Amino acid sequence: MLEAVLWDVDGTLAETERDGHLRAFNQAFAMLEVPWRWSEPRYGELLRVAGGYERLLHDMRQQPQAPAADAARLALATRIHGLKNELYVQIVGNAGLPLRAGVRELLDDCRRAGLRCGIATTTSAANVAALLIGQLGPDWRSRFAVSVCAEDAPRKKPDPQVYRLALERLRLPPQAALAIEDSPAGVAAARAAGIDVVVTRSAFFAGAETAGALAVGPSLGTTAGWVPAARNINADRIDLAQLIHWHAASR
Ligand code: XBP
Ligand code: MG
Repeated sequence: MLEAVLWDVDGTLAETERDGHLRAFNQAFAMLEVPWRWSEPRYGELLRVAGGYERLLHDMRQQPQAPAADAARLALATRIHGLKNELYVQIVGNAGLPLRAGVRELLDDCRRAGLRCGIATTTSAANVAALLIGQLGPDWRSRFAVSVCAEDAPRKKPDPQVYRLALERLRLPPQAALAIEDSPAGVAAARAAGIDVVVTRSAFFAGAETAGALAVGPSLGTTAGWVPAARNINADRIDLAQLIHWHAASR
């Protein structure tokens, strides 16, 4: 029986990669007079590396304009990433970045049904709070029984640490939970923890590999385009009854 829905954050709750982190990284590069910028296609490639700091270091290893010495590179990456996060909080704060379609409604379904929700993300607790205070109000935490972020689970997705910790804190076996994800690394992390996954495709992962997912679709805000097909194609969104159906069908 489904007892908890575990939410990924970036790309799933909101288009935070394209509209938040990428913008903030480029603003940080400019403010620190770093001589390169990231295009959307380049950021799309870099998203294969989970974790903003790790992504930055990965890119710097290939950047001819990055400092050659390891210590200087690490120091610059730390400064850029710190500033990126300050800028990100400014961008998403004050409701600057909307939730994706169907997310709020599905969270409301869960609350009405008394089904617990959790957060399982590779980003920081401060970044999550900035996004969700703006979108769900100051008592946003009351909607989530657990919130597991980068500080709690330093081994980033596809490592299952974040999902295992969420299950542990919920005191649930993996079969009682369902993850909602957008990225291949997120799917791999949830599956490695034994959790079934529904994929809502985000801007950067529109055509990405989703093997192992229970269901894959373009958005929680529509029943069109899902594989397997949504049960009630006349509904205007993926609701909790649909999640329960997919979850039960996988047992
Ligand atoms: C996606 C990530 C994060 C963000 C950037 O997290 O990989 O690293 O890109 O955030 P999610 P940080 O699990 O929510 O999809 O700079 O804080 O790492
Ligand atoms: Mg994600």
